[in-house]
Amino acid sequence: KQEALKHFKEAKFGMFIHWGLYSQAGGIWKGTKINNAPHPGPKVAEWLMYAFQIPRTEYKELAKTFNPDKSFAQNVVKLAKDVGMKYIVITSKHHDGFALFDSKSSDFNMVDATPYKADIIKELYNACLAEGIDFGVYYSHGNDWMDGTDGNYANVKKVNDSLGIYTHPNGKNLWDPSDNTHEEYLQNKAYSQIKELLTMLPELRLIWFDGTGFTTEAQAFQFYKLVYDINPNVLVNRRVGYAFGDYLDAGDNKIPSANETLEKYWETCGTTNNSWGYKSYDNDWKSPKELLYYFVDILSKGGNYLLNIGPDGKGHVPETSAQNLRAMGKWIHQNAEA
Ligand code: JFZ
Repeated sequence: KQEALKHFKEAKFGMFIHWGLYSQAGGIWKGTKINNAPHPGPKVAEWLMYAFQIPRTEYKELAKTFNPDKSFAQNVVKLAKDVGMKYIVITSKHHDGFALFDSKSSDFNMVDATPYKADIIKELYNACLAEGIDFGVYYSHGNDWMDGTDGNYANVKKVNDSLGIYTHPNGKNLWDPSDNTHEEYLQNKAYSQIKELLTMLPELRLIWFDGTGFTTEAQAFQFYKLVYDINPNVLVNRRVGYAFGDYLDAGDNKIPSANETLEKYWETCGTTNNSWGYKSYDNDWKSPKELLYYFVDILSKGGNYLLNIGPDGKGHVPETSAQNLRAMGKWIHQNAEA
């Protein structure tokens, strides 16, 4: 792990990719912008299903039209190279439960459920290796709106209710819950999909877990151990839960103060507008100068910067964000090459 951590720290700058079925909607559902959605919660485009409380069967329909351009992997890797990014982390499964890879554990995946019919995670992995870019995947282990909805929510809520304490639903699907339990979801989908990814991608560098929700300490450890036992070189981020991650993160779009950060392994992930997933009407792009300010601030304190893009349903990166990143990259290539 120590070697892998050193390698990670030296990489310094990576590309985060939030991409999935929701990317087609671009933050708008049946004419309503997600910012005006009826349900409280994050107004980011990848939370579409949650914000509009879309029933599971209806949401699944989005797979039937998900047919991105074949050039997605090539284009994205080229952009990362142009910008000076050394690693890529892509959403292999976000909270909506859709897997962008060839999964045997759930047919709600890119190969079985979409007209694209091919494993786009594998395509991106191959494109990255060909260009010397490190490859990592984001995986929402705690939250899955398609499966094992209950989490420990019911139990936690029962205890809290008896004490008169409010229990925040924490991003759980309570509008159209699946009938399996969280434990069944873990056994039949989450643990097995992590195994699939590790087996399918021998050169995988990193799994970026997210959506802890009510993940217990034992479950978080189980995820950590699963990864370690199959490939001890794969790094795991803090959000796997409790203290099991290999490195810290500073919270989304947050940069820690200079005190004592230099020696540690940590990463700040950030957006280029106000959403991770593609939001068609959000043109509030951070300028190249602003992005460079964060870049320098983070790197000077010894951290990594994982900067996000949100391609649309066809896999195209919004033009302004690509331009801003390339402008940033131009400065980096001139001034900050290692
Ligand atoms: C999560 C996701 O819900 C979101 O969709 C996106 O993928 C983002 C990168 O991660 O949201 C979070 C999780 C943790 C924090 C903030 C947003 N945090 O610790 O500050």
